[in-house]
Amino acid sequence: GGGSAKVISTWDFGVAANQAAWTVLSRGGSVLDAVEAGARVPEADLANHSVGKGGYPDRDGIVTLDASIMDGDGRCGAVAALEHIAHPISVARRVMEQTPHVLLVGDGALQFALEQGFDKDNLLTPEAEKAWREWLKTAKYAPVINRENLDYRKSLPGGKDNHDTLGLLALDASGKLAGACTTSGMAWKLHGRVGDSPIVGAGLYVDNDVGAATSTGVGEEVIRNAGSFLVVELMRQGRAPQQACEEAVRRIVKKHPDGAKKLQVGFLALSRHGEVGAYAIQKGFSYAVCDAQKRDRLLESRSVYS
Ligand code: SD4
Repeated sequence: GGGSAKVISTWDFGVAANQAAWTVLSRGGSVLDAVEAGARVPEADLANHSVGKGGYPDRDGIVTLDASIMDGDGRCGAVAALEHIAHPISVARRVMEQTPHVLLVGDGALQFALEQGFDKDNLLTPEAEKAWREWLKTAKYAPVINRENLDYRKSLPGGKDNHDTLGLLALDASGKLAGACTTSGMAWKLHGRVGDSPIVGAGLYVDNDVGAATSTGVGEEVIRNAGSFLVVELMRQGRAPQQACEEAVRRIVKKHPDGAKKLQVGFLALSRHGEVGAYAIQKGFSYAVCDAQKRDRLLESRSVYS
């Protein structure tokens, strides 16, 4: 209830995303407007190689974007493998509001976006194209199974690439929740690969009765475990957001005891009372928290491995 408004999101870039969302809330905007505004920040950031324009392409050099948006009443919309549109989160919202559907993919999603008046853009920046050409030299066109592989991350141009999916969850002062999730997916993926981010229940889930959850990391593992839905259901059964995130991460590790040592998945959760949870397989998962007390908190999640 009143006064407990909060915005949380994944990774360092979440700080700026939170502030954009907070601005909307503080002007009396809706929680959906807030999460959309937040997601648009990293989507527009060309220096960010994992969300929106400037994201790394698939193995064919094509940038394809995934995004979803959901509110606590169960309204949701998503796009997957969308090309040429710089703000997939806004297209996802139009899918939710302007169609009887939940998820549009590929050419159909593009066609819908153009009909809705979105501009066609070239999403492959020179910098991202250069990184892709570097990758091609040694990769033999073999998709990277695990972009979260820590050795692989260190080999990326710039030494590390601490930028992944943006997942953002917001609670307004009246107790309404919404979430947004947006990504260019795994760099050098197979053309047509879809991750967890646009899959409702995997990359994002929101329920006003309980809370909200979102995820980052290797999408295949999150989809396999219906990750964000799992976190919310665990909260429904009485777990605090922190315990719910920890249990969901443990499920993933349990399925791949060896593989998990080399992959990253992180969950972020927000209860309807404004309590926050975060947990990851590997260290280094940062998340941002914004509320009336402090707008720019950046915290580090605890993890299975340190
Ligand atoms: C995905 N979770 O597509 C997303 C984002 C990602 O490294 O690329 N994470 O699997």
